Amino acid sequence: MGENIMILSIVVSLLTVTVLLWFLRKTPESERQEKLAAEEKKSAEVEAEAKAETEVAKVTEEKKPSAVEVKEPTISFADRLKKGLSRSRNEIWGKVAGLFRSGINADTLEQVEELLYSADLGPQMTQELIDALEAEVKKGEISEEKFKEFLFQFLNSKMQSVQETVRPELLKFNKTTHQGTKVIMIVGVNGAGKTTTIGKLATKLRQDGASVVVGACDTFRAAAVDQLQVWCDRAGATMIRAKEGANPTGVAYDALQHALNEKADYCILDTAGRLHTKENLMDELKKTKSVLTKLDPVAPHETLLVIDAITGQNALRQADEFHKTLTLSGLIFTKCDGSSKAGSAVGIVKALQVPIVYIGVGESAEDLDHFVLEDYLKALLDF
Ligand SMILES: Nc1nc2c(ncn2[C@@H]2O[C@H](COP(=O)(O)OP(=O)(O)O)[C@@H](O)[C@H]2O)c(=O)[nH]1
Ligand SMILES: [Mg+2]
Repeated sequence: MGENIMILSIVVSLLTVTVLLWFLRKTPESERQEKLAAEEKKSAEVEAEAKAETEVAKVTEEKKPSAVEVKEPTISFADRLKKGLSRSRNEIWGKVAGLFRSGINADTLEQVEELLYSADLGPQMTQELIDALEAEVKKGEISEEKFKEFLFQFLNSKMQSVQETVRPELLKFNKTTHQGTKVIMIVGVNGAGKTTTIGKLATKLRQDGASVVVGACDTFRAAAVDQLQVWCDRAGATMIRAKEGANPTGVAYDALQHALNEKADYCILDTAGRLHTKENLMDELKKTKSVLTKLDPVAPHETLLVIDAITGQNALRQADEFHKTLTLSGLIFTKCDGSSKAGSAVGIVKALQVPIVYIGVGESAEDLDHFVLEDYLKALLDF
């Protein structure tokens, strides 16, 4: 009898434990739920971090941007481009073409090759160009005009297919077709011309009738934020700023949040080219880019790298690094007026397969415009 009770109680305990284990077991569903909860917690933490920043960030200009004064530029952009590219033309391309004036022989061909190397097209493209040129010379006499034509065709063929991928809505605001807030993240090393370009771009878009919110995410120097504020005030763009040293990612989050609340047509983010912390710049930019997706899963719509033409050959290495981390959608070539290295643009476009969307040829608002390949090559080669 006692034995029976003992066996019974053992059976009951075993059953209880089995039932308990059955309830506690992890089903795929419960695992999925747990994973979801963990993801949500992480996402909330990121937002909280960004929000903490947004408390620091303050909107200096709450009012809706008023219409901008449209000042007709006295010089057309085509002329500005031509003037801007004069150094490249005179110091490199014009000199090369000039060598064809008195006929071409082995000696002049060598001089041509030397000059082409200094044009910063990149070693691979320079070699391709030289090979193509040698083949052309074998066919017969080349006049200066014929050489220019050959050069135009060569450079055009290298860039054209990539340039055709530029989305028109990036270049011109169209009120009837525009949808939502387009986020443009501007990146580049310190001094490349990001802030100036954003000032010019904001002015341009405002002149087209768009509403623009600018996020001053480069918190490295207060003076740089003030420099952007001047541009924004002039353009009639709203600027979101934080105090010096604030977390750049937080400012980006705040700026986009504000732009979405205001239903702004564009949100342009001026990012850092250097950081206060020892953190890696690329990691910070990557974090900034990904935090934007919390507010809009497809943001940023454009990630544009600003490249200073003076950088020459290093520009390709730089662009490559940014592209690997951030998957660039376009390039903006600045300071083409101050350098003979404007030709390096061709090599970068070809190597990265990323188009140039804008070109800067000076410091005023009118010195930025769409990059039109044909115009650029004509100005460079003096057609
Ligand atoms: N000549 C010339 N100067 C430029 C151009 N774009 C920018 N700059 C100047 O380059 C300097 C650095 O520009 P900034 O926008 O502050 O660079 P950031 O550090 O990338 O934001 C400033 O003195 C600008 O006025 C350009 O297209 N042409
Ligand atoms: Mg700046």
